[in-house]
Amino acid sequence: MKDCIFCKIVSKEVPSKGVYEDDMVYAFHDINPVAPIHILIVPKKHILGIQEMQEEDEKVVGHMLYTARIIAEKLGIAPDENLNRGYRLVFNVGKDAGQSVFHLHLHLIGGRQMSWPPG
Ligand code: IU
Repeated sequence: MKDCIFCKIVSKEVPSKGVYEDDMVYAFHDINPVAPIHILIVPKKHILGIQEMQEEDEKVVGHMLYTARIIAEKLGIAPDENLNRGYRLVFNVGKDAGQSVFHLHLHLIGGRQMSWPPG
């Protein structure tokens, strides 16, 4: 989509530090990380956000979640057999939730102790 920053990152028109790519998704390091590991997993298809997700998008959204698991393992933040370590997966949906880029993305955040509730 014209003028969409994440479409430009997906097409490599705008550079990013990629960690994973396949035919459905592209994942890269967040430019302004909130933790030692902060990856964004983005569908190649332009979807505005979960608020505009269609039934036909179930496969790509499920694939984003599976991709997060694979990347977390690759980066060494996946829970071990005692369920220690771990990471957080976040979709910000709409402005009140903190969404600032209106191309669907899943935050994979880890490498430090998280707190709850989120701010
Ligand atoms: P949000 O859920 O829409 O707030 O997340 C957008 C994220 O995209 C945020 O963490 C930004 O730091 C990040 N980001 C980026 O990595 N590269 C960019 O060019 C832009 C935003 I614009």
